[in-house]
Amino acid sequence: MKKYAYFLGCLTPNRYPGIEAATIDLLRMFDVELDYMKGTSCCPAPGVFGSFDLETWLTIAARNITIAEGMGRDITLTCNGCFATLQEADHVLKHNRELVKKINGHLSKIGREYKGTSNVLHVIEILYNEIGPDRISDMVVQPLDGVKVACHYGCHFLKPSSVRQRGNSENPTMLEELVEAVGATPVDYKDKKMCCGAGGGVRAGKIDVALEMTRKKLDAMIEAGADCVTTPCVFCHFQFDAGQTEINSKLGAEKYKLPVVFITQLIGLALGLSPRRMGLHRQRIPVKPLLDKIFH
Ligand code: 9S8
Ligand code: 9S8
Ligand code: COM
Repeated sequence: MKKYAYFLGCLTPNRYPGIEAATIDLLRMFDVELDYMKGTSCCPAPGVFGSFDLETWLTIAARNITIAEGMGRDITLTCNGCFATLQEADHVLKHNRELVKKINGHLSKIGREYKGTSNVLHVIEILYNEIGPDRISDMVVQPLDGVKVACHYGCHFLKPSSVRQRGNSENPTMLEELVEAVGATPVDYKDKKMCCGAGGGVRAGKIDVALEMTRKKLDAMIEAGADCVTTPCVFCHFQFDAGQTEINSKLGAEKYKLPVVFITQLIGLALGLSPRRMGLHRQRIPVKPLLDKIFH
């Protein structure tokens, strides 16, 4: 059984514990075990901390990585922001010995040292590269036939390949292939790679701008006939789910009601995991229309 250290970040356990449950249960079906990391902090968020002070951002990220190093495990996560921070910090440190000395100088004050022995993988990299669409396909008990899915990668997944150093990180197709593996149909839509609106402190600082971007993306997805949106980022998930209720209350009408399903929840539905256990009844925008379409 392969084991990873699960870096939860701030949003998954606090806003969407159902995503945490879905991810743990789904990977366990493929003999991949996720262990919790004790004593982690915020990753810290790349578009927020990273934009203000790179050295502080790097030191805190390195501290979080040392926790997985102590467990002797690679890291996985369910948020693009956490992925951007931990993967990029690890990449930067693995290519700059001087910087490692500086950061380890800070970490030595709390008795820690970054060694560079843990890799950072997004959970969809485990699903796509380690497990693979074929094995996932073989486990389907409830094919998502006829379900049209708008895939949203999110900005922090789309990094230059010089930083990510694997796959087609500027123009990935793994979400679409995973969606197809469970019998659903990915739909193409306008500005697919555009931001959901939330990241980089925009949601916190300028909610109207954030919601306007969210609305544009939703309009394009709905226009393409999507039954739901799926994402590998809990922050994007939150923005689409909470954002639709916020847009509706501004409009004074229930105009937007596109179900939002995290990629591990979507695959989980096809592999027989319970919608309740995956927290789908707790989402702000009801997922029931999608469930009715799947379990008719
Ligand atoms: S931790 Fe703190 S705010 Fe957050 S969820 Fe993802 S990015 Fe990292
Ligand atoms: S949240 Fe997740 S990755 Fe980001 S910055 Fe723009 S898009 Fe939504
Ligand atoms: C978004 C993370 S996933 S951040 O807000 O850009 O830091």
